[in-house]
Amino acid sequence: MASQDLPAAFGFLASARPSGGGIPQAAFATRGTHTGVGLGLRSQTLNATLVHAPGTPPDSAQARDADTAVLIAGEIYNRDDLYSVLGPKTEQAGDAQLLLDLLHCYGLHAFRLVNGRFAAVVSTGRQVLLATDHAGSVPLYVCAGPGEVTASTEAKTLTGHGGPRGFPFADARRVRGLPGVYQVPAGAVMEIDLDTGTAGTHRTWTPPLARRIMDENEAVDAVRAALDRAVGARITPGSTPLVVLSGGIDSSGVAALAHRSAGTIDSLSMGTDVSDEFVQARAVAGHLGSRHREITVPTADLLRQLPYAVWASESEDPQIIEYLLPLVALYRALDGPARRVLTGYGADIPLAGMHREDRLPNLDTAVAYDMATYDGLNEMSPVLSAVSGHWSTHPYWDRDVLDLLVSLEAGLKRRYGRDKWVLRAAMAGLLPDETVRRPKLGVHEGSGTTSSFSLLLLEQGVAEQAVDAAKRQVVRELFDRTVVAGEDPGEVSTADVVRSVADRLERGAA
Ligand code: IOT
Ligand code: MG
Repeated sequence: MASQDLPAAFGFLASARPSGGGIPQAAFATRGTHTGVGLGLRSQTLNATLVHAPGTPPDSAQARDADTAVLIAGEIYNRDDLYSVLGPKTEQAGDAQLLLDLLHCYGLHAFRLVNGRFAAVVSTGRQVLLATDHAGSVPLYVCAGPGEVTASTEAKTLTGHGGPRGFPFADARRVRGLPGVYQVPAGAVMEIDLDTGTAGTHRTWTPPLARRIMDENEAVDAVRAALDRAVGARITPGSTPLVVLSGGIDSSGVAALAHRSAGTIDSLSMGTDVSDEFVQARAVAGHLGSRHREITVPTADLLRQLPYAVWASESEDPQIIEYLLPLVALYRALDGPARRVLTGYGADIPLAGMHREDRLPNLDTAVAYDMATYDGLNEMSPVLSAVSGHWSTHPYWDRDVLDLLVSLEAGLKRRYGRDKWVLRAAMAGLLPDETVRRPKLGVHEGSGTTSSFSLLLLEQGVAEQAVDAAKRQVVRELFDRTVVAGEDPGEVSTADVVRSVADRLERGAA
């Protein structure tokens, strides 16, 4: 079977009505070809624009029968398991068809079975179902009133459809600045009645709260096996994946497993004029024999890309934006044809890797806190790489890997004075010793983003103790301009926004 390397669709804007209506159109941050879809069903009509990679037909992102239609942006990783419950007669036709078959079998509980990176909309009878993966890794937004439900993978595309026409959704987060627009929670199906515009929310996943005790070998083997499966499921047979490689244990582990699975990989490291970890990444690339590339982005350019980071992620959290900025810069510097990119993003969350901390209670507090607060931060949004046409995916947030890593007792995460011990032990033998041992800087530290952003504010006269508040305001203003007002991020100047925030703070203080 000829397999395509990219998902059939990266995103969509879809509108369901009792009947009629045109194809909804909008400007997406996701780069790609737009294909209009009009699906007239027995009891409603679903119209949509699918955004997909040029040259990759979006056919398998949609499926229908007389009464039900399914659209999916993204991809499913446990297809074989899912086909196995559907029986031998099921044709292996693509992810939307697979979801349609599962819906016939399980109803909306189908989404409890899926391990994937996706957002989906289902029109069935007089209902609309909106589903996210366990991590909400493909953001999904909705705006609904009696007789119309509009859903999109980018909030900015719903500006024209907004206005509080329907009832508020108690279970979903409102999007500030876009009245009537809500974000579908992570790991959930919203079930919306098309006639009334009212919704019920069903959770399909929740982070494990209990912790498992395993002996060292068992834990190490389980982590290695789960991660190996997750990486393998993210690689298309016959094509070469690109791993964004910082040289830390997280991305190096992904690179090693991807190399074993695909036979060969490309790797890419980014640094700035302020700092880089090229030597460490090169050691891994050399060890694996990957085709390796380095990109240097001047810090000034990095900060100029802040509007892109906010526009792409639609996140208002300044700290998350600092983490994402170097990645957005890296993806934007990655020219050429669309790539499938694997990252080490997210490993630090279930393993408390950012908390260099010996006390187990504090370690588990960090894990519990981060697992209770990730929803809506959009740090794994595919739009971050899709602004330059690439598809990214994060094996550490595979549903099975995450379930395992979160649930390990804290003493397996920090052991013998090592952070992320269980992961390091699982990767020993696949990587140079030095890589397995070395604690790495965070992406924001490694690239100097945090300090450069702070410096920019300090230079404009912001007081040291006001820097965090100023960052929050800068990000908020960038959100208002690029997401709410729809300004082109290329036309928004970080320096101007920083200056106006600094002026405002100074006037407020005077
Ligand atoms: P970090 O772990 O440094 O980077 C995430 C991934 O981005 C890496 O695994 C790697 O694949 C890629 N990457 C980072 N730096 C480079 C580089 N210089 N060149 C090429 N690729 C690179 C923040 C962080 O420090 O990322 N992310 C944490 C924590 C998120 C916190 N969120 C939350 N609490 N909700 C993480 O877990 O990844
Ligand atoms: Mg990391």
